Amino acid sequence: RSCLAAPASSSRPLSSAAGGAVLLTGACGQVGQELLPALRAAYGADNVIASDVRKPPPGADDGGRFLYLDVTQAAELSRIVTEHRVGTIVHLAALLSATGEKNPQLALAVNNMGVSNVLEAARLNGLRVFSPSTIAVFGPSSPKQNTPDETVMRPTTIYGVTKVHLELLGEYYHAKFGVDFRSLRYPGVISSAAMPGGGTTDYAVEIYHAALARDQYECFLREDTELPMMYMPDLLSATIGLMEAPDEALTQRTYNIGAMSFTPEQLAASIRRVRPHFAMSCAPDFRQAIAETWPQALDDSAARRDWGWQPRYDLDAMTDDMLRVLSARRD
Ligand code: AKB
Repeated sequence: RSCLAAPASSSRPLSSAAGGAVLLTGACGQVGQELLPALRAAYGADNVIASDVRKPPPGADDGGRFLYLDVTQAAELSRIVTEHRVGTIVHLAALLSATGEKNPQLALAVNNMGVSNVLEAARLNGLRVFSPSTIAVFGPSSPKQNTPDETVMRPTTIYGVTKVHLELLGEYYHAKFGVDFRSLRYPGVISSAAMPGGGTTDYAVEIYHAALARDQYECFLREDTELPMMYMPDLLSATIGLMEAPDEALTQRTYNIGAMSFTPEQLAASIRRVRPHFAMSCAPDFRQAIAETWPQALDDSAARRDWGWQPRYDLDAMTDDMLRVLSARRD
């Protein structure tokens, strides 16, 4: 398991700076399962409260503080904030792109009500909020290469629509009420600890498991579909990096972050360096149309300039690490 130490510059932990505990929503998801130990390492295990609408899977249960929380229920959220002296909410709970297209009404409820409840709780209680956005905020009319932080944003998925809402609402609460809202546009996330749940970029995790299990994989995207991606250790360091950045360094509330871009064919070739017999076929499904509306690479120069964002993993370094960690787990 990757576990992030507190950044060296963190002389003033976020939790104590905000005067309270850190509440993590969506703790059982792909990012939540790895962000939780990273937050506990950075801010103290007792200072971080995990929450979700399901209990942690056995491998991810560290026995620490864990609460039931449905983020669509504003009163439940307020009760937890009050009773547990919460100072910061790290709000991950959301439906992703593929699941969202299967149930747009649920995506609207969870994603939109979730973030507006979180921001209202933040306004009333003086909380800080980190909540991720996504490359899915861009759409077919956005530039595909070197996509800037600010450009045309007319997404065609319900997930993208709800994340544009998240960004704009967070920025509104910041400007109008002084809520310390921060957000990153996450690309596709590759991780070894947990499987992703319902995204268009999920193939990039499934492929490693399939390579080790049977040396073959049928991809649900076409082999030449290029998308921005990031390995989990980089995603964790970006998240804590932005959370810890001094407010005066920030020139915006929502930042693009980038690490690498690749196609399924390039990912298969990277795996083949280590497993020469690995074979991939492609049977594109409805997720192909979603992927085609997203950018291929983002301009993240503002994140690099303002708070020192710097990814460590490229495609081959990530492949080597994924295969090493997953094979060790299979032994
Ligand atoms: C998805 O594929 O829906 C997510 C994302 C890019 O935000 N991984």
